[in-house]
Amino acid sequence: METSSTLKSSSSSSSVLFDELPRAICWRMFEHYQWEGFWYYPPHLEAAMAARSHFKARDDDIILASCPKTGTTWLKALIPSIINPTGGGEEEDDPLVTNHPNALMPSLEIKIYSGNPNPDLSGMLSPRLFRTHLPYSILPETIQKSGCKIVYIARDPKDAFVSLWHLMNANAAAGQEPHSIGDTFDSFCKGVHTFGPFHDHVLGYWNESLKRPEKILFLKYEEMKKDTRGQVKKLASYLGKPFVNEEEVDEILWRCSLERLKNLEVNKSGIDPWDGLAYKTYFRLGNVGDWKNCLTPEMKDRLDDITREKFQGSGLDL
Ligand code: PAP
Repeated sequence: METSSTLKSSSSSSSVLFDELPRAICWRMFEHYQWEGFWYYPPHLEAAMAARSHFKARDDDIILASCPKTGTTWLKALIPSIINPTGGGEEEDDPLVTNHPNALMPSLEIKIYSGNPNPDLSGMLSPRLFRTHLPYSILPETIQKSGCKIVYIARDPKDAFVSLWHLMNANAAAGQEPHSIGDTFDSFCKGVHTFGPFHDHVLGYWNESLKRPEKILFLKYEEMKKDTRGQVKKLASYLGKPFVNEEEVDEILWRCSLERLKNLEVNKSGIDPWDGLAYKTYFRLGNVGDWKNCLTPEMKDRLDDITREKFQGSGLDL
């Protein structure tokens, strides 16, 4: 087995030795490395480097991008449902009935380039749907330069952190001590978490979406919750698949609702073979403001101050 000191990028154009990179331990046991300003779990970093060297975007690819726990799974369900509508078909015609949303939009760094630096993707039918947690600056150049579209989802960092904390505890090994909220919050605030710093991740896509709104649709979880119908219509129009009537919208909203997905058998048990997380732990409360149940007033102020400082002058508010 390779150790961290021998691990290096498998891409031909980069020969970064991991032990030359800043290193930190996240969530008590996971070694992370900082590369070009962001923190990665080693297998994701290898895959990110490989994707950057080898991924060739097609003009009609659709890339879903996000920092973890911002509502990605909702979009993993919505985007395939909009692109390949079942047309009011039977329940069993809906791919969501037999697939966890993760399988409908495979991850570049967690699945496609994981353990295989140059997979053959030429056989995939267009439009290809991919997801990624990689920051904008790290995306393969052909994603940035081709005509492919990016949908980005952002969320109040307080709720994203709380969602992440619950996820890590829900997936802890039997008998393992729960992660204390204090330590993990401190690490999150310092930006040391998988694909973090959170604020830099969001800003990278936000700034690019201002320059090229046709390239990046920037969505907020809170707006999706408040005006689901309006935001999903906006998404469908952006993807070039506007709804023809309100019944179509109703159907997609129901098919992709948290209540329905949570209760589908396929999402109730099993473990994602690529990230090792229990399928059911992708679906929790889906509330805006759940941080109020977990963070102290001091924690809230600390993270709000960071958000205010980081987003100052950007026009972004979360
Ligand atoms: P990921 O980054 O690992 O893919 P992601 O889907 O972004 O996770 O985040 C999970 C959050 O989205 C959970 O939020 P919570 O912990 O605050 O509850 C989850 O409940 C929420 N979520 C998942 N599916 C949906 C959905 N269909 N509608 C609304 N929220 C959802």
